[in-house]
Amino acid sequence: MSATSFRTCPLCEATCGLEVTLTDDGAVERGRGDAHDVFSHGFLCPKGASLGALEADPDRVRTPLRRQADGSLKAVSWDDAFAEVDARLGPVLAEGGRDAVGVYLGNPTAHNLANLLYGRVFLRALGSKNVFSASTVDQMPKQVSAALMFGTGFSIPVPDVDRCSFLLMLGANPLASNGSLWTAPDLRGRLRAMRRRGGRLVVVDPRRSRTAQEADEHHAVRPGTDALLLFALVHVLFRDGLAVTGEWVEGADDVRALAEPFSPAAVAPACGIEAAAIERLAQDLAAAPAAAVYGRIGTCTQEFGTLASWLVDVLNALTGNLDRPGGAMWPRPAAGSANTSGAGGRGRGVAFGRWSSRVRGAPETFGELPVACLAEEMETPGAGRIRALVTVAGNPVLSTPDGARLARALPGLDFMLSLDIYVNETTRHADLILPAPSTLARPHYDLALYNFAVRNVANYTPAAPAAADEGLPQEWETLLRLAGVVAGQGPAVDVEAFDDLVAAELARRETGREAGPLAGMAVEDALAAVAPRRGPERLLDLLLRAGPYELTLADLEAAPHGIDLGPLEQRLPEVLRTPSGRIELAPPPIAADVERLQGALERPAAELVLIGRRHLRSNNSWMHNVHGLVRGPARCTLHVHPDDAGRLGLTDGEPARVWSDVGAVEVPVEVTDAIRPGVVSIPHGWGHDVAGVQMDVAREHAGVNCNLLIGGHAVDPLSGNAILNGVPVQVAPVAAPVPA
Ligand SMILES: Nc1nc2c(c(=O)[nH]1)N[C@H]1C(S)=C(S)[C@@H](COP(=O)(O)OP(=O)(O)OC[C@H]3O[C@@H](n4cnc5c(=O)[nH]c(N)nc54)[C@H](O)[C@@H]3O)O[C@H]1N2
Ligand SMILES: Nc1nc2c(c(=O)[nH]1)N[C@H]1C(S)=C(S)[C@@H](COP(=O)(O)OP(=O)(O)OC[C@H]3O[C@@H](n4cnc5c(=O)[nH]c(N)nc54)[C@H](O)[C@@H]3O)O[C@H]1N2
Ligand code: SF4
Ligand SMILES: [Mo]
Repeated sequence: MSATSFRTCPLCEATCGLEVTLTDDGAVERGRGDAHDVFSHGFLCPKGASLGALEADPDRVRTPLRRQADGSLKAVSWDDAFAEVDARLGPVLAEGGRDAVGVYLGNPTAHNLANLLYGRVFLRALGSKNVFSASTVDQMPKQVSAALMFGTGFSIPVPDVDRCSFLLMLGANPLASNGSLWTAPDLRGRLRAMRRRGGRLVVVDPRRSRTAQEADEHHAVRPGTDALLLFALVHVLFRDGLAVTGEWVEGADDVRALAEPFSPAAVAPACGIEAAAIERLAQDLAAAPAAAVYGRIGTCTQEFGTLASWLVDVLNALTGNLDRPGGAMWPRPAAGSANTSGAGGRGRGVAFGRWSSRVRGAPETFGELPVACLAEEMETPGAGRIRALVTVAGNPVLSTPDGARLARALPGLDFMLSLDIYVNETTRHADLILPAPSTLARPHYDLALYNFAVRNVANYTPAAPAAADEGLPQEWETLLRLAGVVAGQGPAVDVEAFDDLVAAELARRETGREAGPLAGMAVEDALAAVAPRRGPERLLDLLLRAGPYELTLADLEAAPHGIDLGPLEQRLPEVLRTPSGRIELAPPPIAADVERLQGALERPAAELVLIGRRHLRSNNSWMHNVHGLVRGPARCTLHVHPDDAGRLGLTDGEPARVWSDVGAVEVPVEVTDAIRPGVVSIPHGWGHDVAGVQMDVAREHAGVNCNLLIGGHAVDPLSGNAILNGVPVQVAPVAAPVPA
């Protein structure tokens, strides 16, 4: 006997539908694309096809692991594990206060219903200001700009790719990444369809990426200069009378003044793109019937991340493409979105810098501090030092700046707890590791990613029955138990009672809104409607009922291939949550940062800078233990342009030494004219050959940790985001070993 279930792939942001056939004991017999999925129509990438291999990986942690006196990890019971947490965190909290416990949340928490809904319960119970996440090595600049312009951090317009006729894409490579802050299964197919319709794709990237190869036009910009380029486009729109200001836009005149110094001629030398090409790009963008500008990781993880992120949407607005079908539009998610709740059209906006990091005074954004500050907060003595750390689904030693410093700081903690499914480069330092159940054994709904979907879609996946008996508690139960422990309830937390409180609080919030489907309903009635559900399903059911389509979880259960809620629709002004009820085109904090950008116009460029890249068969740091994904030629190589290789004496296939002011690595050279001269590239998430890591396949394909080269001292000031691209480095051949 075997059972088929339809699931949403939780690995990247594309939310593809999978058809998974499970044997009686829960093993994956077959996994393929779900041809009937309303969004992905059968599309699948090699990672989704490897879900079964991930499930079956013998290295995956399946029981709590506790560090022994001799340094080894030993399996312990869950009760013993929570007793340990209580015994070790208790004194840290008692002596050091709430901030003495730091938390790092990794990327998979955004793909995980349990973490999305119960992570915040744990954080609230903990009450620490020292909260960090992968967001500050990723999209924080975009959240900051969206919040200041439109009122919430997730009010990020996405290219309406299926109706678009001109797409200007900067610092993104969806043919490898499958899209980010832009949820669209099979972006390659959608981009090809756009071009078949006569649409144009223009890619701005220091590398001729796979996406750039398929584009009509590619501009190999110098890393870190996107904000200059985008400002020049804005400059031309105003200069040539092409700028339009929609009904809801405030501050266009301020933007015009700010753009004044950034003429195409002024920015061309810094960007490495000719002024004439910039002029033409601005004119093409303005002339296109429906166009969108889109920027992603390359525009965020750099020196001017917030300015670049802001300018992307300034251009969308000034070309009349914001909220236009085929332009850049706001999805209307079915559940849990801050820009669908309440009366709409106006809101409280956001406040940043409500507190600052202790050592360097970096401001908070959305309740978190820049992860580039994490090591110094653990190392620097004094009141408020982080003495214990909880990591949830993260690998900051490989994914955040100056990984070597972080790895040195972790053993100095009084206690480190990791919720993770592997003993990796970070969790190998933990005193206790608590695993999560297999992705098949848990319910799934993309609460976060539907904020960025190119169609309005709702697709719920129940836990697969055959897989549910792996014996591991659901991660939401673990998070609630941890919340109880840090709230001082001791290790024997009544999870059911705590969960009732969580559900009641959510019901109170949703029924207490000034408008919306549940507004004014009695809390008991709202809870009765979702009984006897528990855990994330109950909360999701409440959020769906409170959402704009008034769906219920039962509706979604009846639609295993998802519910298509239609193409994106115009949402102005109801989408706005700014205090003014307008689109703030020139938010004062952003305007104040423009002067810093002006300094970059005159600055001499470094001779050689480092950038990253992604590969389709990889996923940050944690899919390298799947043989089918890592086999073949080594992926963690140094891309070097032939001119640089010649100048530096580097040979294809031979190792090179790469160093910066913070560290050095040795990595094989791959000479390719796909990269701009003066730029080299190493992908992140590698460097698995370290003692204590329990990932046998990954160790065979270890690669190096590029974040050993990247310092954490400077960050994008408005967002606290790390600067991972455009880092000055030097490269030389590794001298051949002297024969003995
Ligand atoms: N296969 C795969 N898919 C993934 C992931 C993965 O690791 N592997 N990770 C997932 C995650 S967490 C994310 S956030 C997304 C990211 O998704 P994307 O943003 O599409 O990320 P990348 O594929 O790294 O593409 C970024 C591009 O930016 C370019 N770049 C670097 N510096 C600059 C610069 O200064 N300016 C410009 N214009 N370009 C620059 C790089 O050359 C690269 O081609 O991908 C997700 N999907
Ligand atoms: N130089 C450079 N650095 C980068 C980037 C770059 O482009 N260049 N990209 C950055 C980006 S965009 C991101 S998002 C970060 C990612 O940074 P992180 O989030 O720190 O790292 P990941 O590699 O995603 O690690 C995810 C961890 O979660 C675990 N895990 C997977 N599923 C689950 C689960 O369901 N529950 C639990 N508890 N654990 C789980 C995995 O085993 C793995 O250890 O890296 C960033 N770092
Ligand atoms: S594109 Fe992303 S969501 Fe789709 S199968 Fe691949 S990893 Fe899964
Ligand atoms: Mo990311």
